[in-house]
Amino acid sequence: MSKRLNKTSKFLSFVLRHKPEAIGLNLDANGWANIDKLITSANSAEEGMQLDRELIIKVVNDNDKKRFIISDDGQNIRANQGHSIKIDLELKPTKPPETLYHGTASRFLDSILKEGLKPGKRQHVHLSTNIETATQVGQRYGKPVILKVNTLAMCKQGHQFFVSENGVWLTETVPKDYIQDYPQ
Ligand code: HQG
Repeated sequence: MSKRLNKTSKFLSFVLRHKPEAIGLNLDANGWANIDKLITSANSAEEGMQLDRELIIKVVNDNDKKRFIISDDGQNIRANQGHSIKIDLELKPTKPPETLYHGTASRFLDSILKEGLKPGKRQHVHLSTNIETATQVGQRYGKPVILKVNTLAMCKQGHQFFVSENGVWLTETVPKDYIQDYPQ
């Protein structure tokens, strides 16, 4: 991804997942922002950046993790996952595979094995279907460690799972009993 696209993707993540009010933007209850309003707000706000429709569409299409989606009528955009603000992504509970993985940093391990996985500032705990993705997620915070989560057993005990438009598995919390340290 080019530097400009990367910077735009980070900006869109910030306003569509965490702080729309930073540029005076409103999201609806399902996390959608009107694209014209997003452009006007971003172009005029101090914490904004110069955006146009072509750039936004390029970021949506070229994004390595498909972080954003444009509505069928082309008018609205939202982030597919990762929100800290409370919005309803309208995801249906879905039966997970037997196992999913969570990548984290080694310094968090003791606390996680004691308390389980918590969503922190986000709405959900994020889980990956494969070790490679989990490793990349964990690397963001330090030396990565991979945790194996016994997701089907959790599901059988009534925990709900959702899968985002871009293939990230989401659940509210993971109690410690379902977590195993996965040797590297
Ligand atoms: C850790 C990125 C101590 C947790 C990624 C993580 C993902 C605990 C950190 C998405 C804990 C929260 C989300 C406990 C959890 N004690 N630490 N009890 N429970 N943690 O960024 O999963 O590139 O909010 O392990 O790819 O790292 O932005 O969550 O290390 O999909 O699209 O607390 O963000 O996507 O960190 O990442 P985060 P995450 P994007």
